[in-house]
Amino acid sequence: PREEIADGAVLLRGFVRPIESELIASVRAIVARSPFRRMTTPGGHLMSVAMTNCGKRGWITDHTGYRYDPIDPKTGAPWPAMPPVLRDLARHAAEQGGFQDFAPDACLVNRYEPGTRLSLHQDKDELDYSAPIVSVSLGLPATFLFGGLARSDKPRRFRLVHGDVVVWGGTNRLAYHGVAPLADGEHALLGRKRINLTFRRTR
Ligand code: MD5
Ligand code: FE
Repeated sequence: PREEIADGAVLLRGFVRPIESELIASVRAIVARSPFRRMTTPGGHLMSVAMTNCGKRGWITDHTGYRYDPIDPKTGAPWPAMPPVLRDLARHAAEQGGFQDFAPDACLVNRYEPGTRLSLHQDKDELDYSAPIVSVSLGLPATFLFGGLARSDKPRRFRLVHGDVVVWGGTNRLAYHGVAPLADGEHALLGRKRINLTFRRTR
């Protein structure tokens, strides 16, 4: 099932259900080397989402700004390599969304717990907006807020559940978006958590 939710944005419901165990094992292996941590925005706010990364570069924020960096500032070591199962799933999902040869060099891993939210923002720290962003939802369901190209556009709400994948490309690559505070619940595989993987081509 392939739903075009906006121009260039395709929702693939249940796309990663067949490989859910491999994905969860990959996340555990990443987190064992580069743990989840809450980062501080340049404005001095502690983010509610806890993050880590895998791949050649990872997205970080601190008091100096947002950027992609090959080194995890928490460990001083490179981010864990992107496991082939993650790289391949991102490529196959992008193909379903109409983007051939997507080769992500970064995967940001977001952890939401009940009450965690992500306020409206654009993803614009990448150098080339022609590549899509592929987003994978695992664990508890979330209400995704999908706005327009102006911050003032009223966001539409989408429920994203375990196994769903969204390919964000085309004109909506730069749309404002966020996640409403996570509702409490219990997921059979992940407990009281939502994990989101976002695959990016940063340069
Ligand atoms: C999440 N994460 O559910 C979302 C999934 C982030 C973030 O937003 O920056 O870590 S990625 C959703 C996304 C990416 C790029 C464009 C658009 C949405 N969009 O046009 O709506 O944790
Ligand atoms: Fe984002």
